[in-house]
Amino acid sequence: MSKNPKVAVIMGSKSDWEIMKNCSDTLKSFKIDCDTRVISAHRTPKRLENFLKECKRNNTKIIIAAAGGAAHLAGVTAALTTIPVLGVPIESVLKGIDSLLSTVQMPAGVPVATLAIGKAGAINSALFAVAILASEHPDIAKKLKNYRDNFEKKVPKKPF
Ligand code: RP5
Repeated sequence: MSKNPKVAVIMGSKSDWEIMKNCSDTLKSFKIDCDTRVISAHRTPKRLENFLKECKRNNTKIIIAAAGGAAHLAGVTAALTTIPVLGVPIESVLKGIDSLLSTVQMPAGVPVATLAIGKAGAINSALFAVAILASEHPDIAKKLKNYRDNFEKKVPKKPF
């Protein structure tokens, strides 16, 4: 088993980075290798194909795919690989409802695990990846437990 499991983070546009940086930063805080790229299902389909060949070669464990609007990136990626795909809908002119529905409404047989729209989804996609990897990597499991313990401590007991 690899000491450093590989997670790939792809997004439909450079403009998605402002949100997806939160995903990348969260993965980095767990010291998880993260290959981050701009790949669009519509604008760069050949790039997507080549990227998936690379993922196969380097044993990528999880792909996080973010896109806005007609957000087909996660679904098309899931159709082309059996690596688990987590989808992050990016806020759009329709407030991300379009991105959410495009990402979540997959036909049975080609699953995409869809997170929330925007920053919360970006962070949770990383934490979900961490949780998947934790089952095979005790060091990651320990870090996740610490993260959750600290997370709880940050919530005030009173609202005033
Ligand atoms: C999608 O269209 C991208 O994922 C992005 O969220 C949205 C807008 O892209 P740009 O026009 O900013 O490149 O494909």
